[in-house]
Amino acid sequence: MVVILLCSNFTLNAQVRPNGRSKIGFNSGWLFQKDSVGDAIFPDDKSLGWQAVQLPHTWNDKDVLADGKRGYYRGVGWYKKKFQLTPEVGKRYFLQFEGANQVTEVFVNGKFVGKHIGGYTSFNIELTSFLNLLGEQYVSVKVDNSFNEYIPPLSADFTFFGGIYRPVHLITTGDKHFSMSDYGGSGIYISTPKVSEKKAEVVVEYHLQNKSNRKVKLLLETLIKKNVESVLAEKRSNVTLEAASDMTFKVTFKEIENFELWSTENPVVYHLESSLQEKGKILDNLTQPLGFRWFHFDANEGFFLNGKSVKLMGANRHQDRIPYGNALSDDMHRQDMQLLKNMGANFLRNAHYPQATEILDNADQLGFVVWEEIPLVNEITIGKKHVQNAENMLKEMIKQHYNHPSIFIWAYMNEIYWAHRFKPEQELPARNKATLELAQHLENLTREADPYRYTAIAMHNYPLYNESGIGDIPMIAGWNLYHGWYYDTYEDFGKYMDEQHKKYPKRIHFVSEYGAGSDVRLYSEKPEKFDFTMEEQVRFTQSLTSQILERPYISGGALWNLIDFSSERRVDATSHMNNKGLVTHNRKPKDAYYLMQALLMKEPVTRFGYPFRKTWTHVATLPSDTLIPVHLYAFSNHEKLSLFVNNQFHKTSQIKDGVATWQLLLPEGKYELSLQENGKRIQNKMVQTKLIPYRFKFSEEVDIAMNLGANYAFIDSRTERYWLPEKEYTEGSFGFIGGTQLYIGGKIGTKEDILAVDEEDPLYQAIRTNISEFKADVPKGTYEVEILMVEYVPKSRRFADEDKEIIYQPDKRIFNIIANESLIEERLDLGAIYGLNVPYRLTFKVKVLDNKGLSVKFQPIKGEPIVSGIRIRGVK
Ligand code: GCB
Repeated sequence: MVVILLCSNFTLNAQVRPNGRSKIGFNSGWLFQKDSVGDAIFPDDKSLGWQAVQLPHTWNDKDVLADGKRGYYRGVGWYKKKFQLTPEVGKRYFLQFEGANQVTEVFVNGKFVGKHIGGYTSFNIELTSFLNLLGEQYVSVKVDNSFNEYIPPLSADFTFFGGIYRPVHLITTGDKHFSMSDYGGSGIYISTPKVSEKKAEVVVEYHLQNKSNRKVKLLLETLIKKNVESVLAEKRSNVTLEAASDMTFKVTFKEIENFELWSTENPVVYHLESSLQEKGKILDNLTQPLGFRWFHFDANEGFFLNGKSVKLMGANRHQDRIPYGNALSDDMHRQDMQLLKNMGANFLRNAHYPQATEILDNADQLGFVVWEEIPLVNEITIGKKHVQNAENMLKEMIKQHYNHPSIFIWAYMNEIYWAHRFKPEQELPARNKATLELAQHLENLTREADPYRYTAIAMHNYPLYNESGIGDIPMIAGWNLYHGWYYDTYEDFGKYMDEQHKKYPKRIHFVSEYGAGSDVRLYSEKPEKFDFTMEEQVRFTQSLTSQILERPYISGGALWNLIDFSSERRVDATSHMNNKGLVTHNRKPKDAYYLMQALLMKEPVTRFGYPFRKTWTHVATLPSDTLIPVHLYAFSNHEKLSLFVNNQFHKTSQIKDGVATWQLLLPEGKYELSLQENGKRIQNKMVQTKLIPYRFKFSEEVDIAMNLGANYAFIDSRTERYWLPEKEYTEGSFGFIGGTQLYIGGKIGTKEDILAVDEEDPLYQAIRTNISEFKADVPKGTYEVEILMVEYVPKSRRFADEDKEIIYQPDKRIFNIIANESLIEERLDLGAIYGLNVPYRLTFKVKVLDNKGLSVKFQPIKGEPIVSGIRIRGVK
């Protein structure tokens, strides 16, 4: 038995590399500089102005964050690195880049070696003939993430971070090896055309390369193993390779027996070990994953795996993590997969591009059914160059991830008509024709490249998908639907799907996206559409998930998105981020995550809601109110749960669609809440209740903060300061007088970024306009008052070409601010003084000397006075 050394766990023996393939991480000791620099491609020691970096790396990790600017650096970045490698006769050397965004050129010892287009697939660059014989080598890499109309994605709701953002490896093989130039694929393609409970056929297609100039006879050994010890099947084949040639060779295992099936519940991954040998010496060797499973989709009954019906439920995943951009470590990738698994999911959509090897390896091992796609998003560019790039990406994706048993669906378009409504009318016929042709072309290519999987596209609720016929091209119709979020109501979701099923009964339907945003800082007792509270995300997720689960013809559903991800152009409650994540950007589960656990997990789960809330603050509505309403949630897959407050039984609640609720009324204080199921305590939580009195008494500490214009509370993540939902003034108490609610960018739709205060954006985004007064009947004393205001860009801008500076017309809105008869601001013109979207936090002190309390009046001179928030705090 030959011992085959793989990867990097070996010691170099007197500079001779071992037989077979070696693969060593090539990620340290890099220098980086933005923009093009003359010395980058020449071997020299100049490193002035270069920054030491480790791969994976992106240059956009910082400039998409709270820099107060729209847009991020899209241009060239250079990387360079020295390394030691004495080439041996008969060996071949390659750099394998797992991903660099988006055009990469590699130079070795000052010479151009190769170029790759596309930011989401892997590629190999052969170094062999460029290496210095003496051993000191120099590599430089130019990466460019500029907009390029021929390279997908052209536009999308995510940030196109630039850089070498996935690992690089140095690969050494013999001069006869598994192909290193087959679209970045392994050169070994494993198919399982026939699988049943007892028997399986496995076909392995080898792409072999002979880089020597002699004809050779080689031995090709193929072993199928469950683990290091146990060989399930093996074959040895003699292959003859012509001098300097490539060839393909098939090895077929007609009837394999005694194997275990791969399933989402029991994902057994076998290893196919291949080695290419010459006279007993290993030239190249590689291990690939292999799973035995059979499956099909049915238009009425959904998905079947190994003959059993399986509802596919899970999430989409983007690959970034604030503040690291897309440069994630393998550990971070694994953490995401574990989060998805622990949610009870069995499905993953790699949206909107092929993802890291680590993700696919984990999907195999953890038991996910994966949909993977190329980044053809929103729109196309008409013409050959764009088609060619899309085609290339598709081939690379399929070849590179072909062997993963977790892959079941290849997709090639996401909401490809999305940008239609922004295009000139006269362009549309040509655009439609080209899009349809491209879809058919990519569909044909996919079926040809992989006859064993399903194909899909993801569409949005736009009639053209049906009218143009594009919806009939793929095998699976994917739907990205946001009923009850961007449009319509929750119930309209089910109606929409039923209508599609009725009209197109032969189509296989899959809900490729559904999701609502949430910001962990926002809390509401009365959640509403598009308010970004955690409570609204839970309601949305509960309704749409249940509707998917109860319809057998919907083969599955994927929430948008597993994580809060970077989207530089987007401004919602959280700027530069799409916050539809089930977990926050730093991977803390939100309530909707726990809800999904309750809906999907088979093992018993129970969780209190509000992982981010420890305090319940309540404003008394009568002078006598002393009790604080606590609206409590728990997520569970039990039938019922009992709530205990300070070890006293409170009430048993039935669980409906994963949720149990209790309404408590508690006096101010600290409480221990616990849940009990069948006599067993399962969860504890400490909470604190805090009452803001209706009427402030002499000795009372006054500290109130109100999120004017909003029905939700804002909890400052830095200090936990609680900004109450707005409340109208009533005598003896406090609140606003007059005006209406106004949301920057409209109630539904992307908001505008409030400059310089990312931590407080939601406070400023909701406004009370035309307010006449804020009144607080506080006792005598000195008070510090803060008034938060902003003049805003009236229409939200979502596209780069809408980025032109909007000039404020002075004199649009002018008002005075008067506090207890003193003029604080005279003729305040927010836009003229501060500019648009620039917040103004006015602070001043007021002495209240009588029993009339504190009043801040907003006196209009022109237009309507606006206020976003107000805080009043008694000072000694
Ligand atoms: C979609 C897109 C996705 C967006 C998402 C959203 O339909 O496919 O890229 O991020 O909607 O959040 O609006």
